[in-house]
Amino acid sequence: MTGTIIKGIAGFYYVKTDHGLYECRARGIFKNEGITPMVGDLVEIDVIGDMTGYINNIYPRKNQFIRPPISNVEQFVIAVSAQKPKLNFLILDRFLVMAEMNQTDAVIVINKQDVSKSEDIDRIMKIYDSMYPCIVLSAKENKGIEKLMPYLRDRSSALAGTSGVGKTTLLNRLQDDFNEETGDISKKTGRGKNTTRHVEIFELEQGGKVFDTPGFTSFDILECDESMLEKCYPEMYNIEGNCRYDDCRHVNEPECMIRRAVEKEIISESRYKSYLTQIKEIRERRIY
Ligand SMILES: Nc1nc2c(ncn2[C@@H]2O[C@H](COP(=O)(O)OP(=O)(O)OP(=O)(O)O)[C@@H](O)[C@H]2O)c(=O)[nH]1
Ligand SMILES: [Mg+2]
Ligand SMILES: [Zn+2]
Repeated sequence: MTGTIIKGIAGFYYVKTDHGLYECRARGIFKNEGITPMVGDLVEIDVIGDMTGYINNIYPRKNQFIRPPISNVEQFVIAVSAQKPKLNFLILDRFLVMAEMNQTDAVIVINKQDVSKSEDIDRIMKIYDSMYPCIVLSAKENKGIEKLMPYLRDRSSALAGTSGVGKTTLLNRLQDDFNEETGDISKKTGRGKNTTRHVEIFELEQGGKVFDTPGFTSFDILECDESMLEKCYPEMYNIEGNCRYDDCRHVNEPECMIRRAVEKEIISESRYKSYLTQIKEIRERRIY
């Protein structure tokens, strides 16, 4: 029987099939080969008892991510809030680079409209709206959710973003029968409390799957070289060929058209700063 792993906890994998949800373990062969089943995997199972079984085959993944640990994702819905917690532009840009590197689509959800100043939202829109769909909403007040629904139809989307931005609150608004635990923001640090601990896939009645994921802020080493990084910044794409040097990395080379575009505010300073940070990290190959 085939199915999709929708959740994995402590060595058990929950496989959704046409005949119900099976609690499965993975065959020893996977461990021997260093393969760990992931949420999102399409698998083949042997049924051994009452709604239990063993995973005996993992079908080839279209893509896979280490953090969050998921596979077969077609789109990232990157959730941010302008306030509570305040938006970290570098982290947003890291998520976008992760999506670009893996050729997955990205949609930006700007949540918590109810507690955000319109100028803060406008600032985010001004930077990103021409490159990625940006949807402003308030999950808590149930406003604007309908703008997101068409993007989720008939595809697999992963909610991503730092803890406390409201990913699970948003998930709960997508359908009446979704009711997952949400958590407060810490009064002391202003950050979320890592309420969601496991990845889980939810199926939409309209068609489509949504992965809820634990918020995180640390990323794995960027598996990207310097020349690939600029391809992950769409606004650089059309300009970079005009720099004086073919291998210009737009850091401090003379006659760099990217730096000129930043001066002219054609490319946003905040995006360029993220790019420089990431170039530096690639050069140092630091773990962050
Ligand atoms: N004011 C306001 N608060 C919101 C909104 N959406 C979510 N929240 C609040 O933000 C807090 C965190 O929400 P969660 O949904 O648990 O956040 P999360 O992104 O799932 O966090 P993790 O699971 O820790 O990654 C809760 O107190 C929510 O009530 C919103 O639109 N407006
Ligand atoms: Mg959550
Ligand atoms: Zn350049």
